[in-house]
Amino acid sequence: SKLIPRTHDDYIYSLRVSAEVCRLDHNSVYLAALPIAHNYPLSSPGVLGTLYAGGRVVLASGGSPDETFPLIEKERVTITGLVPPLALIWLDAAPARRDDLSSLQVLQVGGAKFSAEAARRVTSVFGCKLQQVYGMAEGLVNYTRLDDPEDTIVHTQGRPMSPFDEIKIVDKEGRELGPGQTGELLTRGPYTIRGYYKAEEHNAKAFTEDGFYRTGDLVKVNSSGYLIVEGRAKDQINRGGEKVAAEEVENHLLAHPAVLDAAVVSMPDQFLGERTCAYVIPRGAAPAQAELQSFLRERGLAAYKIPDRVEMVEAFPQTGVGKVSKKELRTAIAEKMSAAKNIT
Ligand code: OOB
Repeated sequence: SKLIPRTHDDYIYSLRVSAEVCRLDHNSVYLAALPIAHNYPLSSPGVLGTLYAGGRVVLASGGSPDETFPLIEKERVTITGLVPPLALIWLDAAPARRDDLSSLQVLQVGGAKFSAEAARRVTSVFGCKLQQVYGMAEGLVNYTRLDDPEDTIVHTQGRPMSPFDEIKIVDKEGRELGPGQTGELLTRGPYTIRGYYKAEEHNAKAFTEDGFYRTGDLVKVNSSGYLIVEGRAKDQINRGGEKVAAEEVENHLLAHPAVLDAAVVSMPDQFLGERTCAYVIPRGAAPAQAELQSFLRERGLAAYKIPDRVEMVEAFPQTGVGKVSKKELRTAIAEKMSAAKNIT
Protein backbone atom coordinates (compact mmCIF):
# COMPACT_ATOMS: atom_id res chain seq x y z
CA SER A 1 0.00 0.00 0.00
CA LYS A 2 1.09 3.55 -0.74
CA LEU A 3 0.15 6.51 1.43
CA ILE A 4 -1.69 9.28 -0.38
CA PRO A 5 -0.76 12.59 1.23
CA ARG A 6 -3.81 14.79 0.61
CA THR A 7 -3.89 18.19 2.29
CA HIS A 8 -6.75 20.07 3.90
CA ASP A 9 -6.53 22.56 1.06
CA ASP A 10 -6.98 19.75 -1.48
CA TYR A 11 -10.10 18.64 0.32
CA ILE A 12 -11.64 22.08 0.78
CA TYR A 13 -11.10 22.83 -2.90
CA SER A 14 -12.53 19.48 -3.87
CA LEU A 15 -15.62 19.90 -1.66
CA ARG A 16 -16.34 23.38 -2.86
CA VAL A 17 -16.18 22.49 -6.54
CA SER A 18 -18.01 19.16 -6.05
CA ALA A 19 -20.83 20.88 -4.14
CA GLU A 20 -21.16 23.41 -6.98
CA VAL A 21 -21.20 20.76 -9.70
CA CYS A 22 -23.83 18.77 -7.77
CA ARG A 23 -25.77 21.97 -6.99
CA LEU A 24 -25.90 21.35 -3.26
CA ASP A 25 -27.35 23.96 -0.90
CA HIS A 26 -28.96 24.14 2.54
CA ASN A 27 -31.93 22.10 1.27
CA SER A 28 -29.74 19.17 0.27
CA VAL A 29 -29.98 15.91 2.20
CA TYR A 30 -27.18 13.42 1.48
CA LEU A 31 -27.63 9.76 2.37
CA ALA A 32 -24.32 8.05 3.13
CA ALA A 33 -25.04 4.48 2.04
CA LEU A 34 -21.33 3.66 1.54
CA PRO A 35 -18.59 3.64 4.22
CA ILE A 36 -17.68 7.29 4.71
CA ALA A 37 -13.93 6.84 5.11
CA HIS A 38 -13.74 6.42 1.32
CA ASN A 39 -13.12 9.56 -0.72
CA TYR A 40 -16.26 9.19 -2.80
CA PRO A 41 -18.91 9.25 -0.01
CA LEU A 42 -16.59 11.45 2.05
CA SER A 43 -15.85 14.25 -0.37
CA SER A 44 -17.37 13.83 -3.83
CA PRO A 45 -19.33 15.78 -2.62
CA GLY A 46 -20.41 13.25 -0.01
CA VAL A 47 -20.68 13.99 3.68
CA LEU A 48 -18.17 16.84 3.80
CA GLY A 49 -19.40 18.55 0.62
CA THR A 50 -22.99 18.49 1.90
CA LEU A 51 -22.03 19.95 5.27
CA TYR A 52 -19.90 22.58 3.47
CA ALA A 53 -22.99 23.61 1.47
CA GLY A 54 -25.08 23.85 4.66
CA GLY A 55 -27.10 20.69 3.96
CA ARG A 56 -27.95 17.69 6.12
CA VAL A 57 -26.34 14.24 6.18
CA VAL A 58 -28.09 10.95 6.96
CA LEU A 59 -25.88 8.01 7.91
CA ALA A 60 -27.03 4.49 7.10
CA SER A 61 -25.33 1.48 8.65
CA GLY A 62 -25.32 -0.30 5.28
CA GLY A 63 -26.54 0.09 1.72
CA SER A 64 -29.34 -2.48 1.50
CA PRO A 65 -32.72 -1.32 0.14
CA ASP A 66 -34.38 -2.65 3.32
CA GLU A 67 -32.53 -0.03 5.33
CA THR A 68 -31.93 2.79 2.85
CA PHE A 69 -35.30 3.03 1.06
CA PRO A 70 -37.29 3.74 4.26
CA LEU A 71 -34.56 6.24 5.26
CA ILE A 72 -34.91 8.07 1.94
CA GLU A 73 -38.65 8.33 2.52
CA LYS A 74 -38.42 9.38 6.16
CA GLU A 75 -35.56 11.89 5.81
CA ARG A 76 -36.57 13.18 2.34
CA VAL A 77 -33.11 12.40 0.97
CA THR A 78 -32.22 14.41 -2.16
CA ILE A 79 -28.89 12.86 -3.19
CA THR A 80 -26.89 9.71 -2.54
CA GLY A 81 -23.87 7.92 -4.02
CA LEU A 82 -23.58 4.22 -4.84
CA VAL A 83 -21.03 1.87 -6.36
CA PRO A 84 -22.26 -0.14 -9.38
CA PRO A 85 -22.87 -3.49 -7.59
CA LEU A 86 -25.11 -1.72 -5.07
CA ALA A 87 -26.83 0.31 -7.79
CA LEU A 88 -27.78 -2.95 -9.51
CA ILE A 89 -29.30 -4.22 -6.26
CA TRP A 90 -31.30 -0.99 -5.86
CA LEU A 91 -32.49 -1.12 -9.48
CA ASP A 92 -33.63 -4.67 -8.96
CA ALA A 93 -35.37 -4.02 -5.63
CA ALA A 94 -37.19 -0.74 -6.38
CA PRO A 95 -39.99 -1.92 -8.71
CA ALA A 96 -41.31 -4.40 -6.14
CA ARG A 97 -41.28 -1.96 -3.19
CA ARG A 98 -43.64 0.78 -2.16
CA ASP A 99 -41.33 3.26 -0.43
CA ASP A 100 -41.77 6.87 -1.49
CA LEU A 101 -38.45 7.79 -3.13
CA SER A 102 -39.79 10.93 -4.81
CA SER A 103 -37.49 13.27 -2.84
CA LEU A 104 -34.45 11.79 -4.60
CA GLN A 105 -33.10 14.23 -7.20
CA VAL A 106 -29.68 12.79 -7.96
CA LEU A 107 -28.39 9.24 -7.82
CA GLN A 108 -24.61 9.17 -8.17
CA VAL A 109 -22.95 5.99 -9.36
CA GLY A 110 -19.17 5.66 -9.43
CA GLY A 111 -16.05 3.99 -8.12
CA ALA A 112 -16.11 1.41 -10.91
CA LYS A 113 -17.58 1.25 -14.39
CA PHE A 114 -21.37 1.40 -14.50
CA SER A 115 -22.66 -0.39 -17.58
CA ALA A 116 -24.69 1.67 -20.04
CA GLU A 117 -27.36 -1.06 -19.89
CA ALA A 118 -27.93 -0.36 -16.19
CA ALA A 119 -27.33 3.40 -16.43
CA ARG A 120 -30.18 3.71 -18.90
CA ARG A 121 -32.64 2.31 -16.32
CA VAL A 122 -31.88 4.70 -13.44
CA THR A 123 -34.15 7.59 -14.42
CA SER A 124 -37.17 5.45 -15.24
CA VAL A 125 -36.86 3.36 -12.05
CA PHE A 126 -36.07 6.16 -9.58
CA GLY A 127 -37.50 9.19 -11.36
CA CYS A 128 -34.29 11.13 -10.67
CA LYS A 129 -31.14 12.14 -12.48
CA LEU A 130 -28.16 9.82 -12.77
CA GLN A 131 -24.71 11.30 -12.21
CA GLN A 132 -21.66 9.20 -13.07
CA VAL A 133 -18.62 9.81 -10.86
CA TYR A 134 -15.16 8.72 -11.92
CA GLY A 135 -12.64 9.57 -9.25
CA MET A 136 -9.54 8.34 -7.51
CA ALA A 137 -8.12 8.70 -4.02
CA GLU A 138 -5.05 10.37 -5.56
CA GLY A 139 -7.21 13.34 -6.56
CA LEU A 140 -8.92 13.83 -9.93
CA VAL A 141 -12.71 13.53 -9.88
CA ASN A 142 -14.87 13.59 -13.01
CA TYR A 143 -18.62 14.09 -13.01
CA THR A 144 -21.32 14.07 -15.63
CA ARG A 145 -23.19 17.35 -15.19
CA LEU A 146 -26.82 17.37 -14.08
CA ASP A 147 -28.01 19.08 -17.27
CA ASP A 148 -25.98 16.94 -19.69
CA PRO A 149 -27.90 15.16 -22.44
CA GLU A 150 -29.04 11.65 -21.52
CA ASP A 151 -26.62 10.08 -23.96
CA THR A 152 -23.64 11.71 -22.19
CA ILE A 153 -24.91 10.68 -18.74
CA VAL A 154 -25.48 7.07 -19.78
CA HIS A 155 -22.39 6.53 -21.92
CA THR A 156 -19.62 8.57 -20.28
CA GLN A 157 -17.96 8.81 -16.88
CA GLY A 158 -18.01 12.60 -16.93
CA ARG A 159 -15.36 15.29 -17.28
CA PRO A 160 -12.96 16.81 -14.75
CA MET A 161 -14.70 18.89 -12.12
CA SER A 162 -12.17 21.71 -12.21
CA PRO A 163 -11.11 23.86 -15.17
CA PHE A 164 -7.58 23.55 -13.75
CA ASP A 165 -7.48 19.75 -14.04
CA GLU A 166 -5.15 18.74 -16.87
CA ILE A 167 -5.63 15.40 -18.58
CA LYS A 168 -3.70 13.55 -21.27
CA ILE A 169 -4.29 10.19 -22.86
CA VAL A 170 -1.11 8.46 -23.98
CA ASP A 171 -0.07 5.23 -25.71
CA LYS A 172 2.51 2.79 -24.33
CA GLU A 173 5.36 4.96 -25.62
CA GLY A 174 3.93 8.03 -23.90
CA ARG A 175 2.72 9.66 -27.13
CA GLU A 176 -0.39 11.76 -26.73
CA LEU A 177 -3.54 10.35 -28.37
CA GLY A 178 -6.49 12.19 -29.87
CA PRO A 179 -10.27 11.93 -29.26
CA GLY A 180 -11.68 8.43 -29.71
CA GLN A 181 -8.32 6.71 -29.15
CA THR A 182 -7.90 4.58 -26.05
CA GLY A 183 -4.81 4.92 -23.89
CA GLU A 184 -3.67 5.50 -20.34
CA LEU A 185 -5.04 8.56 -18.55
CA LEU A 186 -2.47 10.92 -17.04
CA THR A 187 -3.54 13.85 -14.88
CA ARG A 188 -2.24 16.84 -12.96
CA GLY A 189 -4.27 19.44 -11.13
CA PRO A 190 -5.01 21.52 -8.04
CA TYR A 191 -6.13 18.64 -5.78
CA THR A 192 -4.17 15.74 -7.29
CA ILE A 193 -1.08 14.52 -5.45
CA ARG A 194 2.38 14.97 -6.94
CA GLY A 195 3.75 11.88 -5.23
CA TYR A 196 2.98 9.14 -2.69
CA TYR A 197 4.37 9.70 0.78
CA LYS A 198 8.03 8.71 1.11
CA ALA A 199 7.95 6.40 -1.91
CA GLU A 200 10.60 7.80 -4.22
CA GLU A 201 11.22 4.66 -6.18
CA HIS A 202 7.53 4.05 -6.82
CA ASN A 203 6.92 7.73 -7.61
CA ALA A 204 9.50 7.63 -10.38
CA LYS A 205 7.20 5.13 -12.15
CA ALA A 206 3.80 6.44 -11.03
CA PHE A 207 4.39 10.06 -12.10
CA THR A 208 5.87 11.65 -15.21
CA GLU A 209 8.82 14.00 -14.83
CA ASP A 210 6.51 16.99 -15.12
CA GLY A 211 4.25 15.75 -12.33
CA PHE A 212 1.40 13.99 -14.13
CA TYR A 213 -0.05 11.03 -12.21
CA ARG A 214 -0.24 7.82 -14.26
CA THR A 215 -3.69 6.51 -13.35
CA GLY A 216 -3.35 3.02 -14.88
CA ASP A 217 -6.85 3.48 -16.31
CA LEU A 218 -7.54 2.89 -19.99
CA VAL A 219 -9.68 5.76 -21.14
CA LYS A 220 -10.80 7.58 -24.25
CA VAL A 221 -12.14 11.08 -24.57
CA ASN A 222 -15.07 12.03 -26.81
CA SER A 223 -15.35 15.16 -28.93
CA SER A 224 -16.96 17.09 -26.03
CA GLY A 225 -14.10 16.27 -23.65
CA TYR A 226 -15.97 13.60 -21.67
CA LEU A 227 -14.10 10.50 -20.53
CA ILE A 228 -15.12 6.94 -21.22
CA VAL A 229 -13.34 4.39 -19.04
CA GLU A 230 -12.51 1.28 -21.05
CA GLY A 231 -10.89 -0.68 -18.23
CA ARG A 232 -7.79 -0.98 -16.12
CA ALA A 233 -4.50 -1.46 -17.94
CA LYS A 234 -4.38 -4.87 -16.28
CA ASP A 235 -8.04 -5.88 -16.39
CA GLN A 236 -7.62 -8.19 -19.32
CA ILE A 237 -7.22 -11.90 -19.77
CA ASN A 238 -4.29 -13.07 -21.84
CA ARG A 239 -5.70 -16.20 -23.44
CA GLY A 240 -2.76 -17.74 -25.24
CA GLY A 241 -1.73 -14.31 -26.52
CA GLU A 242 -5.24 -13.21 -27.41
CA LYS A 243 -6.28 -10.35 -25.14
CA VAL A 244 -9.81 -10.38 -23.79
CA ALA A 245 -11.05 -7.16 -22.17
CA ALA A 246 -13.05 -8.24 -19.12
CA GLU A 247 -15.43 -5.35 -19.44
CA GLU A 248 -16.50 -6.10 -22.98
CA VAL A 249 -17.57 -9.62 -22.00
CA GLU A 250 -19.25 -8.35 -18.81
CA ASN A 251 -21.35 -5.89 -20.81
CA HIS A 252 -22.60 -8.65 -23.09
CA LEU A 253 -23.42 -10.88 -20.12
CA LEU A 254 -25.34 -8.03 -18.43
CA ALA A 255 -27.63 -7.85 -21.45
CA HIS A 256 -28.99 -11.33 -20.60
CA PRO A 257 -32.28 -11.03 -18.68
CA ALA A 258 -31.25 -13.69 -16.12
CA VAL A 259 -27.94 -11.96 -15.27
CA LEU A 260 -28.02 -9.47 -12.39
CA ASP A 261 -24.26 -8.84 -12.36
CA ALA A 262 -21.14 -10.30 -13.96
CA ALA A 263 -17.39 -10.17 -13.29
CA VAL A 264 -14.93 -11.75 -15.70
CA VAL A 265 -11.47 -12.81 -14.45
CA SER A 266 -8.58 -14.95 -15.61
CA MET A 267 -7.95 -18.48 -14.38
CA PRO A 268 -4.65 -20.29 -14.79
CA ASP A 269 -4.42 -22.74 -17.69
CA GLN A 270 -1.67 -25.20 -18.51
CA PHE A 271 -1.93 -24.67 -22.28
CA LEU A 272 -3.06 -21.12 -22.83
CA GLY A 273 -1.52 -19.52 -19.74
CA GLU A 274 -4.88 -18.03 -18.88
CA ARG A 275 -8.49 -18.75 -19.67
CA THR A 276 -11.58 -16.70 -18.85
CA CYS A 277 -13.95 -17.37 -16.01
CA ALA A 278 -17.21 -15.43 -15.73
CA TYR A 279 -18.64 -15.07 -12.25
CA VAL A 280 -22.37 -14.40 -12.53
CA ILE A 281 -25.00 -13.39 -10.00
CA PRO A 282 -28.25 -14.69 -11.48
CA ARG A 283 -31.53 -12.82 -11.36
CA GLY A 284 -33.96 -15.55 -10.27
CA ALA A 285 -33.27 -19.04 -11.65
CA ALA A 286 -29.64 -19.47 -12.77
CA PRO A 287 -29.18 -19.80 -16.53
CA ALA A 288 -27.12 -22.80 -17.73
CA GLN A 289 -23.51 -22.19 -18.76
CA ALA A 290 -24.27 -23.41 -22.30
CA GLU A 291 -27.20 -21.02 -22.55
CA LEU A 292 -25.03 -18.02 -21.62
CA GLN A 293 -22.28 -19.09 -24.00
CA SER A 294 -24.67 -19.39 -26.94
CA PHE A 295 -26.27 -16.05 -25.99
CA LEU A 296 -22.85 -14.39 -26.28
CA ARG A 297 -22.14 -16.16 -29.56
CA GLU A 298 -25.45 -14.93 -30.98
CA ARG A 299 -24.50 -11.36 -30.00
CA GLY A 300 -21.49 -11.70 -32.27
CA LEU A 301 -18.79 -12.05 -29.61
CA ALA A 302 -15.62 -13.62 -31.05
CA ALA A 303 -15.15 -17.29 -30.11
CA TYR A 304 -11.99 -16.65 -28.05
CA LYS A 305 -13.85 -14.13 -25.89
CA ILE A 306 -16.61 -16.55 -24.87
CA PRO A 307 -15.98 -17.42 -21.18
CA ASP A 308 -14.43 -20.86 -20.79
CA ARG A 309 -16.18 -21.30 -17.49
CA VAL A 310 -19.15 -19.78 -15.72
CA GLU A 311 -19.49 -19.76 -11.93
CA MET A 312 -22.86 -18.87 -10.40
CA VAL A 313 -22.65 -17.04 -7.07
CA GLU A 314 -25.04 -15.18 -4.79
CA ALA A 315 -22.68 -12.24 -4.26
CA PHE A 316 -19.18 -11.07 -5.21
CA PRO A 317 -16.40 -10.51 -2.68
CA GLN A 318 -16.08 -6.78 -2.11
CA THR A 319 -13.46 -4.17 -1.34
CA GLY A 320 -14.02 -1.90 1.66
CA VAL A 321 -16.27 0.52 -0.23
CA GLY A 322 -18.19 -2.25 -2.01
CA LYS A 323 -16.47 -2.55 -5.39
CA VAL A 324 -16.10 -6.06 -6.80
CA SER A 325 -12.79 -7.52 -5.64
CA LYS A 326 -11.44 -9.21 -8.77
CA LYS A 327 -8.32 -10.12 -6.87
CA GLU A 328 -10.33 -12.36 -4.54
CA LEU A 329 -12.29 -13.84 -7.45
CA ARG A 330 -9.03 -14.75 -9.24
CA THR A 331 -7.69 -16.38 -6.08
CA ALA A 332 -10.95 -18.27 -5.51
CA ILE A 333 -11.11 -19.78 -8.99
CA ALA A 334 -7.39 -20.66 -8.98
CA GLU A 335 -7.83 -22.44 -5.62
CA LYS A 336 -10.96 -24.25 -6.77
CA MET A 337 -9.17 -25.51 -9.88
CA SER A 338 -6.08 -26.68 -8.06
CA ALA A 339 -8.26 -28.49 -5.49
CA ALA A 340 -10.16 -30.23 -8.32
CA LYS A 341 -6.86 -31.26 -9.92
CA ASN A 342 -5.67 -32.83 -6.68
CA ILE A 343 -8.80 -34.97 -6.48
CA THR A 344 -8.58 -36.34 -10.06
C1 OOB B 1 -12.60 6.02 -6.20
O1 OOB B 1 -11.31 6.02 -5.72
P1 OOB B 1 -10.37 4.73 -5.56
O2 OOB B 1 -9.03 5.26 -5.23
O3 OOB B 1 -11.01 3.75 -4.64
O4 OOB B 1 -10.34 4.00 -6.98
C2 OOB B 1 -9.89 4.68 -8.14
C3 OOB B 1 -10.02 3.78 -9.35
C4 OOB B 1 -9.85 4.55 -10.64
O5 OOB B 1 -8.49 4.73 -10.96
C5 OOB B 1 -10.58 3.64 -11.59
O6 OOB B 1 -9.80 2.53 -11.92
C6 OOB B 1 -11.77 3.17 -10.79
O7 OOB B 1 -11.35 3.22 -9.43
N1 OOB B 1 -12.97 4.00 -10.98
C7 OOB B 1 -13.80 3.90 -12.05
C8 OOB B 1 -14.85 4.83 -11.82
N2 OOB B 1 -14.60 5.46 -10.63
C9 OOB B 1 -13.45 4.94 -10.15
N3 OOB B 1 -13.75 3.13 -13.15
C10 OOB B 1 -14.76 3.29 -14.05
N4 OOB B 1 -15.80 4.14 -13.89
C11 OOB B 1 -15.89 4.94 -12.80
N5 OOB B 1 -16.94 5.77 -12.65
O8 OOB B 1 -13.14 5.01 -6.64
C12 OOB B 1 -13.32 7.32 -6.16
C13 OOB B 1 -12.79 8.39 -5.46
C14 OOB B 1 -13.47 9.59 -5.42
C15 OOB B 1 -14.70 9.70 -6.07
C16 OOB B 1 -15.24 8.63 -6.75
C17 OOB B 1 -14.54 7.42 -6.81
